[in-house]
Amino acid sequence: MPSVIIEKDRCKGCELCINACPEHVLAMSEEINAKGYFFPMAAHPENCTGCRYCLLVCPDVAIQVENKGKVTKRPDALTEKGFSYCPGCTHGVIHRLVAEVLDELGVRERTVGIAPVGCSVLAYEFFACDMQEASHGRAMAVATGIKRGRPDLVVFTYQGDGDLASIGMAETIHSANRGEKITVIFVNNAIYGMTGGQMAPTTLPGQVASTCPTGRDVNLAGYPIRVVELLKELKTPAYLARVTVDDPKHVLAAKKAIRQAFKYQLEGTCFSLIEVLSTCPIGWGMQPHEACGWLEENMVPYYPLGEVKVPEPAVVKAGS
Ligand SMILES: Cc1ncc(C[n+]2csc(CCOP(=O)(O)OP(=O)(O)O)c2C)c(N)n1
Repeated sequence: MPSVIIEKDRCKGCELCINACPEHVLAMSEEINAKGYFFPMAAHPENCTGCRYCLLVCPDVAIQVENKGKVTKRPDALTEKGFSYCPGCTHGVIHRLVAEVLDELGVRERTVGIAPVGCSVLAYEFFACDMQEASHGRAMAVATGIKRGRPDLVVFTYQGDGDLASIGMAETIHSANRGEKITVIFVNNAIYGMTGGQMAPTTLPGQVASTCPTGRDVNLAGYPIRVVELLKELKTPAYLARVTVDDPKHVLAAKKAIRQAFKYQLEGTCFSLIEVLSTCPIGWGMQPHEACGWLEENMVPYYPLGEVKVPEPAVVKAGS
């Protein structure tokens, strides 16, 4: 019978696993863990089908699943260190997906990640590959230097929307326009998370943020920037897609896009950027599951999901 294994001291009690489980296997325990959080337990283990939905949405990689004698495992490309993100923040899900892709492609030992400034500033502590810190907005410039100096390496940046679409917008447009063979993981949570929830270039019209307490006024601040659609207009070939991680099916689609982005880099095809719509429950002032619902209802209509640009077959052939 399949079973859920919960590493309770990694848990921050966000309850996303409980919401994701279609069979109501999990419930919160009445104990608290070493971090001071209530954590889930298998209240109805007999209902578990081994679907892994709980594992897919867990932002702290606190869940593994055993099924038919096989147990899922923490990706090798993640260190053992617990993430520093707030409970329910989906940065952790995105970290896990990137790490799984590096493992599956067998490139961890020749990968360099560029950590940004923002909530994921400590990404160098979480990824078990070589990492370089960049100053705010400069991740793609740093990645360009590393990739041009060592084209044999796999180079990715991991950046928030303030980092990539505000202070770093020049680096973003020019790296894409030069067709740097790097992979960009762009985490769009519609806010400046780390500094206290200020309006970002991606904050939605009417969305409340700490610097627009009555909601974003497009007459003053303009409309939110759709980064992948903007980059699509460049003539230079690229792979551009937008995904999200607010539910298990979207998490699987996000991983597929991230893997494709790294494959294009490995084949020398083109610049690749995956925009991941992400939640910021604390910055948005919501419970984690409410934040997922808010993302689905408000962000997805403005930021449609899917592949926005794929390289032409001739470009793919030339690369490989
Ligand atoms: C040159 C510079 N300007 C401003 C800051 C302050 N700062 C630190 S993080 C941040 C916003 C980060 O937001 P985002 O990139 O959206 O990432 P998140 O924290 O939401 O993941 C800002 C403005 C800084 N560290 N350096």
